[in-house]
Amino acid sequence: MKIYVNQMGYLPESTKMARLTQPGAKNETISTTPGKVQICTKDGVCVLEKDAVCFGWDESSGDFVWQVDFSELSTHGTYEIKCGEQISYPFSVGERLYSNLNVLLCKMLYFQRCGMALEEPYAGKFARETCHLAPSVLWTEYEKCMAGEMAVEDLQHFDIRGGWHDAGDYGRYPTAAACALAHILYAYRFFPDAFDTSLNIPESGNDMPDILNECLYELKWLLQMQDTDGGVYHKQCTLRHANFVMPCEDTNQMYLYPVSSMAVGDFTAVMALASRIYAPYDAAFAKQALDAALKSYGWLQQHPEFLGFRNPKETNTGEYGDSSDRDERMWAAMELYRCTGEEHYLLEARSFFDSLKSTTELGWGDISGFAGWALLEQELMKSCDQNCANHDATLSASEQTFRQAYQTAFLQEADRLLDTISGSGYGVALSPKEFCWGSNMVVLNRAMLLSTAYLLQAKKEYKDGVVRQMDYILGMNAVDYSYVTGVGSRSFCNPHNRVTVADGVEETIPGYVSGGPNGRPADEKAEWMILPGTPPMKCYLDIWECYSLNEITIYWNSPAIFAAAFLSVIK
Ligand code: 9MR
Ligand code: ZN
Repeated sequence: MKIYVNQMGYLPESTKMARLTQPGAKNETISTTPGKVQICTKDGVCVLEKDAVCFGWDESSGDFVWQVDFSELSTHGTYEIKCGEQISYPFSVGERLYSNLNVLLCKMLYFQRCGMALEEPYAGKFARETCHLAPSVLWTEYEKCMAGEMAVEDLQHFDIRGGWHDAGDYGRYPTAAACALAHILYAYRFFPDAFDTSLNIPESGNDMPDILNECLYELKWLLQMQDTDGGVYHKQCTLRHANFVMPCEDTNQMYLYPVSSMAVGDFTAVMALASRIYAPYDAAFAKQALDAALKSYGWLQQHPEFLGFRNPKETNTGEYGDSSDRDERMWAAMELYRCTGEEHYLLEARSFFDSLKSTTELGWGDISGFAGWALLEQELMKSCDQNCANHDATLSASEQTFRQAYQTAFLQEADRLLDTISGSGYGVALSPKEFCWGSNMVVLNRAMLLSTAYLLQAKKEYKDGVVRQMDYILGMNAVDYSYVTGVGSRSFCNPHNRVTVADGVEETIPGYVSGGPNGRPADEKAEWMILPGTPPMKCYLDIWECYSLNEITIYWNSPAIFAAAFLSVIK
């Protein structure tokens, strides 16, 4: 029997769950009952005694599970849970836990910066040299050179620098970038008070909140990925992934891969969003972003057909393929409606909404839910000062009905997720089949969805659902890991991240979220080490080679930023 807790801890007022589990089989009857569970201070003083309630067998983990609700405990302090011989990791009860976590999660973005040296005052022992300053060439021109149709001297060179490395690799991808930016900019929009702490980055102390400083670094790179006709290159990458070297040593040629309509749609939307967010701080940038968005919107209108992206056969860097751009087009139209108030954008977004299968997804592949955030911005900004929400008080009939339809969609999805959570012994919003590559992203995206639902309708179960997802990420899971580096007694520490492997620093950069368990391991080491039949929640290894289990990315941190911001503000 083992006791699982959120290794970071719990907010004083929130519901608090622990779990006792032991491996079992579906139809086995377990005769042992855990007996009394004691919540004790670090000095061994028992402050609360509870009974564990039997959940039964949990399919995702293959474990037999008992749940302990100790929500009454609200006194700040450090505790442990005991049951017989078993003892949990220590955990805190405290007011600022999620605010502190949020700072670490946001600082990760600084550690992903490309094209500038990370200096000691900001990066400490993780200081490193600059990288990826050499010009990029167009993939299409390179292909012509290879075919003898163009002379190498005639290749155009593009000085496109900056932004965040996407992940454990050094590629930079507009669709992934826009997704992470949307999570963070909307987190800032809905919970501005959650971002009041300095991130200790070079820009700190100027007139902008640090999270906006950090996102501006990415946005300025993204602006450069726009072609003169409004098209947006799908990615800026080397042909093959770099070896496990520091970024400054990755000097292979970078290419600008062809335009995709997903990249154009995402670019349009996120630039329009940025123009609203940055307007009070940097009017010139806000205008530049809106102009860029309008230009790319023009491209979308001239190219109504889907323009997908597939990696050329020589290339093994990230693909971010997609089979539809309709969600991206809907988001773009909706953001431009928010910026301009022009009705035709609203009607266009509505027509996509009516024909899309899903409208509430918040991940890079399906970003449809971002359109809902834009549409319902006013409702979702309730938690900030009154003057935050300054949309027109008089809504057109079409906007009113659209807002209602979107609210219903979000709430229905949230209710569905609550059912999934109740069906999970560990309280995670994933069904057994949903443990995919980056399953922690799905968990965290669902935490964002439940946060959204709570803002629309303050039902306690929605907020508890967000807490359950963070509990899972921070240790309440069948492999006994906190999936955030540097947080909790047993956090994962060997991410598939070139910098961490190559930097020669023993400590792992804190604040990274792992991709998490993958029921269909897809890298050589994991395929070899994970035995067939392993329950999906246990298909995880803290081994750096396992990129399909243990990589890090900007858009796995960003939904955690959103959820942590929600929990640090909505108490
Ligand atoms: O996050 C992506 C995941 O959903 C896909 O299943 C996987 C395989 O296509 O790719 C992941 O994205 C990777 C990207 O292609 C390159 N940078 C690292 C990303 C995380 O592993
Ligand atoms: Zn770089």
